[in-house]
Amino acid sequence: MRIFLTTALASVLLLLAPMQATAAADEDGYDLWLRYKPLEHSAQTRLKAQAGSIVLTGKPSPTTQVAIDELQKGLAGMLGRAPAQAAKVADNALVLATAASLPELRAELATLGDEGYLLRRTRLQGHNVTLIAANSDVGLLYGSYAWLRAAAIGAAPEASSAPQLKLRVLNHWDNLDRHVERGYAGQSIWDWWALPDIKDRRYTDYARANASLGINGTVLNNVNSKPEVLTAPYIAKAAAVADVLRPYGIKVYLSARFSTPLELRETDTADPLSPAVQAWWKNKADEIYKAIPDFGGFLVKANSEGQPGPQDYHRNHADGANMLAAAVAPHKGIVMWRAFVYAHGTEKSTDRAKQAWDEFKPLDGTFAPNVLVQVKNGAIDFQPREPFHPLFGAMPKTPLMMEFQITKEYLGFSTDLAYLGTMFEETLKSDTKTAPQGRTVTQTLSGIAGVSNIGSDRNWTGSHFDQANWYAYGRMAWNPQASARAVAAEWAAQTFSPDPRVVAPVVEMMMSSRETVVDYMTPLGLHHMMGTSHHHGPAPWVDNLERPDWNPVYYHRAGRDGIGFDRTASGSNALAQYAPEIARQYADPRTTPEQLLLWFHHLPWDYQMPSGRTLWAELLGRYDKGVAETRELHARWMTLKPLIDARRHAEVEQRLTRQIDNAVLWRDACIAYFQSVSGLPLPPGVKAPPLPLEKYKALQYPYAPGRG
Ligand code: GCW
Repeated sequence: MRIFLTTALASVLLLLAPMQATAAADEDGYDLWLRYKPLEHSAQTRLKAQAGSIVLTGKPSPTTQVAIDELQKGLAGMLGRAPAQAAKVADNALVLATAASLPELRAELATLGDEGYLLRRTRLQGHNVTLIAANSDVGLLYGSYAWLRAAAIGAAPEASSAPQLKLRVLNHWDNLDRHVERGYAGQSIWDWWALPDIKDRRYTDYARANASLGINGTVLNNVNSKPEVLTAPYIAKAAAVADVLRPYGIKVYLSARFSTPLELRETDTADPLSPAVQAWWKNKADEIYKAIPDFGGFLVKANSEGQPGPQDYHRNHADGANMLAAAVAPHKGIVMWRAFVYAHGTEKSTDRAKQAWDEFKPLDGTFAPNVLVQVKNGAIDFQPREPFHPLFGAMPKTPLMMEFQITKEYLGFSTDLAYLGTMFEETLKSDTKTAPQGRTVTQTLSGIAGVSNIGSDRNWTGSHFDQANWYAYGRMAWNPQASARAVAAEWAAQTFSPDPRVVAPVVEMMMSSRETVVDYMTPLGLHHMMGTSHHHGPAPWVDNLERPDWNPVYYHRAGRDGIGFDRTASGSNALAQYAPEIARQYADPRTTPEQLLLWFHHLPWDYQMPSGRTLWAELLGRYDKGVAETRELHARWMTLKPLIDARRHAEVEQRLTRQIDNAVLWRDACIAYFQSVSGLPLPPGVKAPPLPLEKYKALQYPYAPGRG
């Protein structure tokens, strides 16, 4: 009987098999882009011929072991069986070799630096092999990931690659109580309480994922830092994390609170010129390096949003940064000093957008060599769209770092789909015009930081599509010239399926998604119109906060006469902080890119847009376009249902549905508000918001995640 049932069941399943061929098993997203699913038969045959065995020619190390483990894991997944590690080179071996064992490649490898790699089919010791070669073990690890990536998506691996920026770090805004500031994916992955004894398996998978992208540093704690993080128990906890990350080529850094010695009552001031304070930091650095010999250094937010800093003692940013730099210099550590400042004298200032440049530009050339100034991509604060920060290209004597925000504080959190690859690309490729032949933002950089969107959620980032932003950040940190589209395609192929019927529509969804969010939140260069403090939902009407530059009305300046912030010479003249060519071009609204129009200009409602519409009609049109596009995103995703596992499909679908509601709310509330100030009628065809403005103003968002 039992045999009969089993056989009957088997034949039913066999009958069903062709219909089910594309309905993949449920996935929860934990594996990120490192899924290593079985390849099609022909691809398996091709791959088997390239990796019959795995051979390491040099000395084994924890890092080469990680590379070999990952190759075996990847190949086991894709082929059903992992090739064994062998001692001798044989035909079809996959060989990991450093420059020392490859004299004939030494010259070529010399161009690839410490972290680069080359990948090729070649003859070695009389055998046809697949070669992964590098100057260092971590280069071999990066090469292994690159080779696996190509295998997983059926692409030819790049022949060679080396990162342009040496410093490619994540910034966790994670507090010691595990609350993540602007985190939308659960708690912090760092369980500080359980550390150092209990090291979650996630730390290793975090390291794998980051190493697969080439991220080589991580700042474990929030820039709004606490003194405790630099006490002995927390140093031991950070050391335990560093031990896990080290074989993956990832260094640990900490955010330091400038007043730490004073707050711990170990000095009676935090003045950077006080010898006692200087000695305290030197001793502290020595203590940290004893526990973490390859500690990266400090990240500091000073004199910004209430954080302490050198200006509290009438010293400048360079005085503060250089004091910390001197403490870590003997250990080859660095200081990443943030330029996100708007604390000092803002009340008198005409424009918050000017503050960082005003404070930092005069200090160019005064920072110690191991200080990098970390500059947000735009001059306000991670808005859905900002022009590039005028400091890029303006401090030629100071190494600068880019700070992008991966967590989508202003782009729909982990609910709305907004692929940030296009935003990264837009900023990195912007021409600062600070050199006669042009100089892109990328060319002004010495490093790059991304504010992490990682949390304790099973899928790491809260939504499946937000994994793409972590991925894109890492890939573009490695290669700032990479195209956002190519990166999206790579990600989609690894994360969902290499099937072109999946990749093409997913890439299309991703590529337009950020512009869609811009359209339904802050079109045409508008910015900073979100709900107070939690930043959820629209609130363009807010005008009652203590500081003028916390209020949305300060930024959009909408009134009967028009809308927008005049940053030309007739206004705040923030434009003068840019290179003359840009300042000239953007001085005229006719030659200002439409997407930045209201960032730089205050224009009348009847201003004629290139489309032939008035500014008022254009603004309304953008809001409607944003809403229509969220509906299209949803519809497009629904066509993919047969091709994506049910669980992830449903999880994405729920968010896209909610995104439509978010977009509608932004549209209705903003139109209701702007109409109340413009006093203009809605043109024919534009639907009136269903509720009176007061109802939108009354909306509350209690317990919204990610609060500061
Ligand atoms: O965008 C703002 C955030 C704050 C954050 C700050 C910063 C860490 O709302 O939460 O604080 O930027 O970058 O320092």
